[in-house]
Amino acid sequence: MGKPDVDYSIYLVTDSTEAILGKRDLGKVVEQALEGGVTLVQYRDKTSDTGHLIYTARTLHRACKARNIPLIINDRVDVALEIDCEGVHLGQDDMDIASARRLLGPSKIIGATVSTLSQARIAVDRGADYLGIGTLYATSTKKNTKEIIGINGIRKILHFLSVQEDAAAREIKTVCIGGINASNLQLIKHQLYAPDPFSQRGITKTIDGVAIVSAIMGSLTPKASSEHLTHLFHTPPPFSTILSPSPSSSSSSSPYTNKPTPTPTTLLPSILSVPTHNPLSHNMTNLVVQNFAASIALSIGASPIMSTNGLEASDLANLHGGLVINMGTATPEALHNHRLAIRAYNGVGGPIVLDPVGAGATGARREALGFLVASGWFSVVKGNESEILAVAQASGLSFTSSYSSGSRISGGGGGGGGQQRGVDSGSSSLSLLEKAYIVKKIASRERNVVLMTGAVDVLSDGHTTYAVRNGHAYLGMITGSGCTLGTTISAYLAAARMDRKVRRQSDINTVLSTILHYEIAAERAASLSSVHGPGTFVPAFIDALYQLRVEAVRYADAERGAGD
Ligand code: 3NM
Ligand code: MG
Repeated sequence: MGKPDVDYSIYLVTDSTEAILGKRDLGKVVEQALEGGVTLVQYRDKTSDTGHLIYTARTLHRACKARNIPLIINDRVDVALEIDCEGVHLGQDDMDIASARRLLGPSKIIGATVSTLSQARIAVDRGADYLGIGTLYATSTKKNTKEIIGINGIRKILHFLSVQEDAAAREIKTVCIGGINASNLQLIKHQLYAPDPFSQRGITKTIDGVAIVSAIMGSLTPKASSEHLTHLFHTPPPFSTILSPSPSSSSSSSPYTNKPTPTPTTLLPSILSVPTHNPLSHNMTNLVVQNFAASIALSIGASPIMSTNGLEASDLANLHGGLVINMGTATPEALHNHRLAIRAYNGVGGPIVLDPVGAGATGARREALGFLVASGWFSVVKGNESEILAVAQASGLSFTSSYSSGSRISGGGGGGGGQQRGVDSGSSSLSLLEKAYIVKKIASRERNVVLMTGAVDVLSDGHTTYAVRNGHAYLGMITGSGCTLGTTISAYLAAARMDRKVRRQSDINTVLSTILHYEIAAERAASLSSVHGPGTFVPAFIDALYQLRVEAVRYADAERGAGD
């Protein structure tokens, strides 16, 4: 007999403890949550006597049945049998799934808590219908959670399931649990949709729902909270609405996409959009580059503000500018301010550029990067080779498997991954193809644009990958040229979002325009007879950035005149 078609999207798990439920009546809270649209209910009560459990379960079952919502009982197969509800949820220390299946029969729903690959494999083999994967984030609701696995832990299990030979594993339903609430739900869902452009099967497995305790049970308005969470689950986050339209032809295993190369005319609207809209470029950056970054922002036609105070970030985010977070000063206080700013910009869909300065150099910086990556979503992540390898690690990617060319890529591996070189690591250890592979892989996982700078810059959004050979060695001999590229990108992205002509352009093309403006300016400045080295290069570079922008305006005016 077939099981009911279960909607796992907003899975309410109850809690009867005073800390969460207070003095309220469990039945009433669940009733309101049902009115608010939860799609599945689990009665979880670790302390009550059996008689009370059965009585309460019956009450909840009546309420659920009235709305055609399945009721699941945590742990207690006997209680589920007695009230004949729709199923049970079993933790790792509860009755084993096969025994529960024998007692309950084939038509009941059996869910299992898993936090490792082998637990997931075993739960599938023993016939679980869905997996509750956790613990996602630390939560005060469950004190004895065994392991906090974070987004990357959930990703690993989803990926593992998606590459199994058996359809049972590939198709099993999944929810994640632990610390999920209205402030992180959209980000979690966004991060867990992670297509792999190199996957043989092309399968993407994402979660079918989220299991929630305190954000509903602890809410003073369970109905409104459930409605809000349901809305959030089905709505893309503000920051994702400008993502590139995804061309779905990603069957090729080559990291490059065959696309017509953008011409100067296609790049022009981006360059023009900055002086036209004069966007705010909000820099949370280190002391060394503040002055230089502000000058660069002005030269391209943006309005710089150097504010490291997270408390004013939400006011600034409402001005439609772009934020650049430079990890150069990764003190706990700076990180706290960064998190406030990330939330503010993500909340209104404003672009954020992350510059993970020296990310691979020390343990503290790797930790800081993990903290920032867990805080929100970045439109662009920009760094040199070792920084981007650290980003890969923070995204839970390790490049130890061989790529189709047979070459092996090391570094960025999990666990005891190797220590990287210093902040300004110079020479490259990766081939161009390896760089393209890494950048594309991170970008498709994070669903953003990843830019690895170097003598050749490689950038990808997971679909399209570009290599740019422009630039000049002087850029590597002055301080802050990488940081100010981040400033420039943030201004371009902000302007693109304000500009009617550029709005529909994907972010990768906006980033490409930025790099070309920046690096062609560097080439021009370096070739001047008045430039003798990095010192004289700096003012000439600022001039050249400015002149390119002026030329772009003149060119557009002439075009318009010719068209009249
Ligand atoms: N199980 P909240 S975490 C019941 O990791 C439960 O298996 C977990 O509560 C697991 O939504 C958890 O309030 C509690 O964070 C989740
Ligand atoms: Mg249990």
